[in-house]
Amino acid sequence: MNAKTKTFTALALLMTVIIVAACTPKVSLPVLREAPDFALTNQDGLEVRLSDFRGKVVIMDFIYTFCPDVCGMLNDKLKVLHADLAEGLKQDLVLVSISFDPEFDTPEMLKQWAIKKRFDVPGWQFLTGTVEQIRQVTDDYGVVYKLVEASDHEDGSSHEHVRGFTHNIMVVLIDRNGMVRKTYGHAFSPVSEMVDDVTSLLE
Ligand SMILES: [Cu+2]
Repeated sequence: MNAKTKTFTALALLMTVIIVAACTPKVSLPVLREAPDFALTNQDGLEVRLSDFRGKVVIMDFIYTFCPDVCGMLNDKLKVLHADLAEGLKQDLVLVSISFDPEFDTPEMLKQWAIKKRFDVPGWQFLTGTVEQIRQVTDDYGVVYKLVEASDHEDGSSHEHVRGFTHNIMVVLIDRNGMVRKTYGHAFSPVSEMVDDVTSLLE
C-alpha cells in the first residue's frame, strides 16, 4: 500500500467506527422480569392499573408525603428526567409515585402534596390503596419501609407532628411491554443516567 492508500484506508476505517458508534444506542438494558401488575387508586380517586400503561414506558418510585427529604428529592428528580427528555419522547413516558403510607396518604393528601411540591408533569399518577394492597405491591417490588415510632428516637424525644419511616429507595423502569428493565436503589444516581436509559426504551 502506498501512503495515499494507507491514509484512505485509515480514514475509511475511522468513518466506519464513527458511524457504528453513532448508530449504537448508548445503553442496552436487559429484560429483568415481568413487572407485577396492581390496581390502586390515584390522586383523583380513580382506579389505575400498571397494565393501563402498556405501550408506554413507566418510571415508578415509592414515597410517602410526610418524608422530610428523600422522597421529595426523588420526585424532583423524576420531574427533571421528564424535562430533560427529547421533546418527541415525553408523551410516551408515564411517571408513577406509589405511597407506602396509605393510612396517611389518602388520594386527597397525595393531590395536595403534588400541588404544593409542583410535581406537575402531565399524567403523573400518585397512587395509594388499602394497607393490604400496598403491602402486596411493595413486597412485589422489594420496597422496605418501617414506621418509626416516637419512642424509637434515639434521644428519647417525642415528635408527635412527625410521621417518619425508615425506607429504602426503589425506582423501577418498566418498558412498553410491561417488563422491568432496571431499578435504581439510591437517591443520588445521576438524572442523566435515567435520561439515557429511558431514551433507549423510547426510541
Ligand atoms: Cu422518604
